[in-house]
Amino acid sequence: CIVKNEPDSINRLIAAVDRALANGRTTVLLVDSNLASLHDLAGILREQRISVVEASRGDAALHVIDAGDAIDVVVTDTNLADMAGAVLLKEIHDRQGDEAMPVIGLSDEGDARLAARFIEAGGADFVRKPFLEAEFCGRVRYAAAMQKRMQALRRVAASDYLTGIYNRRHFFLTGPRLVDQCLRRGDGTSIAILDIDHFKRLNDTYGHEIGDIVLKHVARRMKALVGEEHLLARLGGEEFSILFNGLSVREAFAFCERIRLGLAKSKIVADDEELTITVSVGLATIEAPESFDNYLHAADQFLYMAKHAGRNRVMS
Ligand code: GH3
Ligand code: MG
Ligand code: MG
Ligand code: MG
Repeated sequence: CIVKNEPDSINRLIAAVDRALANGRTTVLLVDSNLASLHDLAGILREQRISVVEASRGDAALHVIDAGDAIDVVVTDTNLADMAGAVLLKEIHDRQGDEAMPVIGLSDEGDARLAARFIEAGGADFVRKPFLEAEFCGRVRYAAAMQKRMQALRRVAASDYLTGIYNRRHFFLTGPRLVDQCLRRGDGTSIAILDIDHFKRLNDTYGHEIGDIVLKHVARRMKALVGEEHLLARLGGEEFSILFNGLSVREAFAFCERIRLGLAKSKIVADDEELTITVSVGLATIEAPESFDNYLHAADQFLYMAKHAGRNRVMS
């Protein structure tokens, strides 16, 4: 059996994105208060097998965006019944920041400065009516492809290369926001650091490739238990962290015990070897706002105690 050290999960992710780009549908949110024009534009895009969500007002468009529907591109007339297209653009950027989808402006007004102002305000592109259908559709497609690639890059930037779960960077970027949310809800929460016991010995005995298989196994098992509810990341080496989304200490402790016992029981088959591992976990409670580093430091101290008390245990 040959063990290959391939970052399978990332390659699978990239392949999935390429497939989505190749045959996935593009969805456009089309906003125009002139109903005849809305109808025509929707028809042009649908003829190109682009999915269209229609809105005749800015507030209706924002409603669609707030509902979290998957929209790749927004195409908006600059002169809507309830707001200027540039205002809709600003509202979208306020809501979504750097992750906002591209917004293409449309206008039948002669003033060339409209286009300049729209682009200046962060618009991705601008098309003046009347237009060539092929050019309009081409611009929409290009914007959608860029958006899909940006999303793919964001996912790759947030993923751990070896295991495919979130990486340290993502954990530190989004963790503080999750703590804020928990504390504002009046929930305390907890943070766990999990470290594989005697992992250096395992590497030394079986080799680094087998070590990598073990890391992937641990990540997969943890992900299966943690799901999307809590924030799980590989902090580095053989260390993982879970930021719980508002569990009581007792619940978080029970959760960590479940992970620890599950991992201790599972047999890891790698290169004709059958291995078992154990993990130690430090669990700290978060009850008041402090620096994110402090929470991790507290969890790390409990981890240190768990190691010194003999490993294969959760300490809080
Ligand atoms: P303890 O029970 O005290 O945690 O002991 P340990 O051996 O697990 O801890 P130590 O920090 O001494 O060793 C961690 C090892 O993890 C050392 C390093 O070679 C290994 N390691 C770090 N990153 C990777 C990786 O990406 N792949 C593999 N295979 N090994 C790694
Ligand atoms: Mg370690
Ligand atoms: Mg160590
Ligand atoms: Mg270790």
